[in-house]
Amino acid sequence: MAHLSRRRFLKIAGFSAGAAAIAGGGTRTLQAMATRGPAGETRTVPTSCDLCFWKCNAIAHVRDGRLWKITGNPADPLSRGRLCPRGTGGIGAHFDPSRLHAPLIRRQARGEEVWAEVTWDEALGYVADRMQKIKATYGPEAVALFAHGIGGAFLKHTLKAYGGVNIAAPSFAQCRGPRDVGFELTFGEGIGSPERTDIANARCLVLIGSHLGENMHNTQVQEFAEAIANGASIIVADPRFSIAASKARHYLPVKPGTDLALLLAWMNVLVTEGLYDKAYVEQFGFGFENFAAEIATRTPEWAYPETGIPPELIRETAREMARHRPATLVHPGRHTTWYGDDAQRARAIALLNALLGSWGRKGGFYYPSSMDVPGYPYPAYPKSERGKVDNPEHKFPFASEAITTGIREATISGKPYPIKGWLVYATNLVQALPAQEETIKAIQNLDLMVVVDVVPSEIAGWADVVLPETVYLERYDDLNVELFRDPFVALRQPVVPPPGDQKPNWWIARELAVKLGLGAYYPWKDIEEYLDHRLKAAGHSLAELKQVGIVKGAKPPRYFDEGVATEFATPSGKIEFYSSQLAAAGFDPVPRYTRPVEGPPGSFRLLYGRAPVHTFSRTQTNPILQDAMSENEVWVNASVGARMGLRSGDYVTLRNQDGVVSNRVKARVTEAIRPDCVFMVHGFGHTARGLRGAYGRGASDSQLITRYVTDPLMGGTGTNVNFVTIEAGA
Ligand SMILES: Nc1nc2c(c(=O)[nH]1)N[C@H]1C(S)=C(S)[C@@H](COP(=O)(O)OP(=O)(O)OC[C@H]3O[C@@H](n4cnc5c(=O)[nH]c(N)nc54)[C@H](O)[C@@H]3O)O[C@H]1N2
Ligand SMILES: Nc1nc2c(c(=O)[nH]1)N[C@H]1C(S)=C(S)[C@@H](COP(=O)(O)OP(=O)(O)OC[C@H]3O[C@@H](n4cnc5c(=O)[nH]c(N)nc54)[C@H](O)[C@@H]3O)O[C@H]1N2
Ligand code: SF4
Ligand SMILES: [Mo]
Repeated sequence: MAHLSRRRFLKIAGFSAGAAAIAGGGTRTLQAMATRGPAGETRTVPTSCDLCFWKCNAIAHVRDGRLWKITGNPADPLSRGRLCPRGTGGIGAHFDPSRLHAPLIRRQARGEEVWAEVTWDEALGYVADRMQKIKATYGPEAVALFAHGIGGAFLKHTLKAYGGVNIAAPSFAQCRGPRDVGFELTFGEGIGSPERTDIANARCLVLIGSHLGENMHNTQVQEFAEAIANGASIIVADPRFSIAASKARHYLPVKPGTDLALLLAWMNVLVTEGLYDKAYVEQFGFGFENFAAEIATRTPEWAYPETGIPPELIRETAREMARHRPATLVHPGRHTTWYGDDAQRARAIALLNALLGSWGRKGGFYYPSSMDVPGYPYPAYPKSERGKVDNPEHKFPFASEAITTGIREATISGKPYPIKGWLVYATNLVQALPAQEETIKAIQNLDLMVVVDVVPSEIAGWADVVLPETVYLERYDDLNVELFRDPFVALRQPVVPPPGDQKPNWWIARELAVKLGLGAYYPWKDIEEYLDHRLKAAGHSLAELKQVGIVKGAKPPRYFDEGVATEFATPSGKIEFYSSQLAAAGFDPVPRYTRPVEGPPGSFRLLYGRAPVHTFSRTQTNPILQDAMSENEVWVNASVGARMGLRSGDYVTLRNQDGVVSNRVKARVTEAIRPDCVFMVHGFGHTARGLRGAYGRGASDSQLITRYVTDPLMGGTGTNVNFVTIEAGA
């Protein structure tokens, strides 16, 4: 035991993590977590994890009436019986000492974080009253909803019943939007979440900045481990030597922002050397000749000065991909809002996969399916004449979902029509959207700002009304009917009661609807009745799901050679090597590279990503995860460190191109990052005072992201375009 580091101990010791956290300066809540008598009655409750949006199915263990631990549900194809480190620490969400306990109404200026506790009746009465006033003056479309995750389902229903149309999540314009659009333009279908990537069966896996292992999406990481164990060839392009890079046969330390040049050069090699899947391309491809002509000059020698990757390495890796095709998967990425030309980069990734014949093939992209679970039969929603505000006149012609930052823009400008109310559910818009000043400016234009959260987050700090939600271990959510490799329906159900006056989202949404006079849209009396109705319509029941947590459907065909129809929902009905719809809209029909804009001399490009034990800005107060990682570091190349006399562990501050200075943050001086950039984990540097143990710890990438470049195809906000200088001696 003496030789086990504390962190390693935490990993192995399961529940003891709680006890260990106390030694690290814990609170009374933590003590309550750790004190328990001799083992008594233990019961288990199947439910699903909400520490991120992968929604792994889990088994919660309750000992002597107290939440004890949470493990993977062995029947679940997402978790395969194992949770990731965040999911394992999920019980900390229940014990979080920062939790909101009662509804709050603001008493001072917005952003001052001064409220009075009120009853639910008062809080929801206030919200309904303001919503009715906004409707009378500006129309119901003037209330927008930002909601991230399955918990937002019922609030969406209430807002639509009220007449609202403006609903968005950061998962599109700040995350996977460009990727899905790039693939839709090429194959007629997006990638979805969970991704339809057949990593487990890949013989060659190419990761372009997808930092699996730090990006902890459970099934993908498990499949990645499986692919490695099976001897798959891994190729990683990343300016930083990521965990994934450490598993790679070929690591390409690509210059940030030049991936499109690398992709074009790889395709150039496949075409000029005749290594691509000719039969596949002939049968399914459209516009190949135009495409081939366009990339003819994009040789590895051309790409070398752009990317910094030697031509021989580009050739060798292209040949490696061809050797294993069609079981070569060029991962489409997920958080792809990088430089503003992201949908075109994603399209190039799609085209590279098309050349390798991996779409619809084993080891490439499978066809997902879902179970048939009908929705609840509700009355029709009122129709809006005005349309949505986020993408006026289809400025972004290929946006396939609503754009958060478009709603923000409309809230600032009042165009195409004013937005006067924001309902915000489980999305910390201050951290998640670029240019915090714009978010705050928009909020100042509102007549009503409501935040449903579990802790007093930054966005809650700007609310007029804060509504405290139960955490996932204390509530039901809507059914999870996922499009996945194996179709299933899964249940999240309460494991323990909430510690205070928190309420679940379905209750909040239903009560609000009743107060708005929209009770007819909630014909069910409580969610159990709703869930049972839906499950019965699918031949199951709530009683059954409460027992087992997840029910699987029949095994569907997943690949073309298993009988999946070879149909592509593109204008040509084929895989579009040349895109006429892009050409018609004035965009490059075949992706073209433009050199990324450089920063001021002496500055470093700011890159950011994930740590295995945290999710975005939402887990830093979870006592178990906080104990595993309580602050972030900034990765700085060793040569820069030497020049500045910096050592790992020294505190520095970062100053961005617009003069914004970060909190102090520890330097990690390392060879594992290029000298032209720095890297930090997103989600730290909290500025909300009620976030215990997280307030002021580490630095916030969001604060330094004052600039962004908008993707002209789909409105995504490219945020890898900020630069910082490092100031020592903080
Ligand atoms: N600077 C920067 N910005 C980014 C990213 C980045 O890496 N850097 N990543 C982008 C990506 S990929 C994504 S997907 C988005 C994510 O963006 P968001 O989904 O907005 O993520 P968070 O910032 O974690 O905000 C989640 C909020 O939900 C609250 N919450 C947690 N659990 C519950 C619950 O059970 N109920 C309720 N009601 N609230 C809850 C948390 O307290 C927190 O306030 O951010 C994007 N924006
Ligand atoms: N533990 C954990 N796992 C998560 C999440 C979490 O919050 N916590 N969030 C989930 C979500 S919603 C998302 S969207 C994903 C995000 O995770 P991913 O989609 O895997 O990665 P990104 O956030 O886009 O990018 C981060 C990586 O890209 C590299 N990078 C930066 N710039 C460039 C560049 O110009 N070129 C190349 N080739 N690489 C570059 C960075 O060095 C870093 O390794 O993670 C998911 N998984
Ligand atoms: S990937 Fe981890 S945090 Fe996300 S749902 Fe699964 S176990 Fe929970
Ligand atoms: Mo994301």
